[in-house]
Amino acid sequence: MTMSAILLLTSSVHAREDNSINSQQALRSIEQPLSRKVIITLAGIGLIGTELWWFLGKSRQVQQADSSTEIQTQTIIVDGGYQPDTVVVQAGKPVHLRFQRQDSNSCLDQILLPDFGVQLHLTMNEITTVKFTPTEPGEYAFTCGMQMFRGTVVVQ
Ligand SMILES: [Cu+2]
Repeated sequence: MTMSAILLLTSSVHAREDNSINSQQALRSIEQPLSRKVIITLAGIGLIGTELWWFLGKSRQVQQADSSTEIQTQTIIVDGGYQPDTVVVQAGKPVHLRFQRQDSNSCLDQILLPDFGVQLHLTMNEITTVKFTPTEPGEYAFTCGMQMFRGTVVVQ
């Protein structure tokens, strides 16, 4: 995402240059002014920083699913992300994740849990239950439809 954003920035600069020169000069490489290079570099660094914060810096909210009954259940509030965004469950027992959508952002109208073949629509102001039974310990990602918001199921 960051690389493509930088490429986009640079290619739009090239496109503008191409329009202003005639075809005989088209293959000559154009030296960019230093200020422009600096701006593009800083923009790239800013994007990388934002992305690092988004994926690593935001503190995880970890919750152990209730496993006192036959089915391990956890309610997850969907509102600008997932709360909690990390759910710990035990292997070999059915899991019900109850996604309660409170955010009308269309970005969040789908929930994906690809490792368990889950792709469900989340209805606004309702609870949608994702059901699966993990057999192997590990970490499994759940995300919105565009994989911008993400959470993790930790299977022990
Ligand atoms: Cu999304």
